[in-house]
Amino acid sequence: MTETTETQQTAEAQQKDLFPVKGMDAVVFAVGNAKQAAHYYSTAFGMKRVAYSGPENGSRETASYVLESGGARFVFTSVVRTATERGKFLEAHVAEHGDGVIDLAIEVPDARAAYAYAVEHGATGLEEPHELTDEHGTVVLAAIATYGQTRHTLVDRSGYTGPYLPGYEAADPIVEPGARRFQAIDHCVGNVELGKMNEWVDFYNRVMGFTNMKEFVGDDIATEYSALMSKVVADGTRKVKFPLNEPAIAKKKSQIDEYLEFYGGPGVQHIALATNDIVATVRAMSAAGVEFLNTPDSYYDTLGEWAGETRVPVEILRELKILVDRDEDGYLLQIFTKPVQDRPTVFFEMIERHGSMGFGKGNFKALFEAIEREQELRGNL
Ligand code: TYF
Ligand code: FE
Repeated sequence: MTETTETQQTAEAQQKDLFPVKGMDAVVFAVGNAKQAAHYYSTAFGMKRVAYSGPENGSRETASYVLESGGARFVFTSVVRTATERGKFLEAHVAEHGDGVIDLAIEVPDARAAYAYAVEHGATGLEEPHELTDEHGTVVLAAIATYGQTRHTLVDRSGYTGPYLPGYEAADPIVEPGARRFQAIDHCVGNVELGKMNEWVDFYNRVMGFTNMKEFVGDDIATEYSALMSKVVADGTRKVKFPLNEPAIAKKKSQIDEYLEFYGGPGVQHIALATNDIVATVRAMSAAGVEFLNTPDSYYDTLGEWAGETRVPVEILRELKILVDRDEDGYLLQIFTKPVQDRPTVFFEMIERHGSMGFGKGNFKALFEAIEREQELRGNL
C-alpha cells in the first residue's frame, strides 16, 4: 500500500466520525414556473412526481413539485403569491439568476451534530436545527450557506416515512412513467469566481471534513484549451461529490465567465446523473427533445486506439455522441446536455461508470471545444 493511499484512508476514517453523510437528499430548484418544469423533468428526464405542496394543501405562498428517479430527487419551487421573506427570496432569486439551484440538500444521520460541526468550523448558519412533524413522523433540518446564494440543507429523515417532508402530500406521476433513465445523483458542480476555487475547496475540507479527490484540472490544461480550473471534494464514502470550477485566463473567454455573467454570480453549473444504460437514456431523452452537445466524428475515428473495449460499440457511441474516458480503475461513458434554460447556465451530464471514479478528464478537450462552439453561437466567445 502506498503512502498516499494510507493518508487518504486515514482522512476518510476521520471524516466518517466528524461529518458523516448518507448521500444527496435533493437538488432544489427555484424556477419561474414549477408546474411546467415538473412537466419537462417528467417527460424529458422520465422522472416521477411523488409529492406536492401548494395552495391546495395549505402552502399559500409557494408551489413545490418533488420528482424522483431511483435515488435521485429534484424539487421545483415557484412563488404563487409573495407573503413572507421566503417568497421574496425565491422571487428575487429567479429574477436575478433565472431558473437555478438554491439547495444541494444532503442527507445526514444527525442534522444537529452536522450543523454544529459545520458552524464550529466556520460555516454560516442559515437555519438552526429544527424539527418538522406530521402523521408520518419527524424530520430534523438545518441549513448552512455555500457559494453564491446556494445552501446546503442538512436533512435527517431517519424518523420519517412520508413522501418528502411535512407539508407535502403524496402525488401521482404527471405522465405515465416509462423505463427509468437514471438512478442517482453522481456529482453536483459549482462555478465560483476567479481565484476563489481553493477557498471553496478549503471550505468543504474544513466545514464538512470532505477530502480532495485526485482529479483536478490545473494551469497546464487551463491555458491550453479549457479556460477553467477544477478540483473535486467528496465525503469519505464518496457518495457526495462536489467538483468546483473557477475561470482561468486563456486564449478564449472562459465558459465559467459566461456562466457567472448570465447567472449573476456563483452557483450550480451541472448535475451529473448516473445511469446504467446511457444508450437507452440518451435515445429516450433525445426523442423527448433534450439537446445534447455534439462531438465531432474525428473523436470517434481514434477512439479505439486509446479507449479499448467498452460495453457500447464505437458506432453507437458515434451515433449518439457519447464520450469515453479510461483510467487505471476502469472507464466511464458520459454526455452533456446543452443548457436547459434560455440562459447559458445550468446543464446536466449523464454518466455510466464502469470502475472509473474520475470525471472524464480525458474528454475535457473535446467537451470544452463543444461548449465553445455553443458559446460562439450565443455570441459569448
Ligand atoms: O464534473 C466534471 O468535472 C466533468 C467535467 O464546465 C466538466 O463533468 C468540467 C467543467 C465543465 C464541464 C464539464
Ligand atoms: Fe461532471
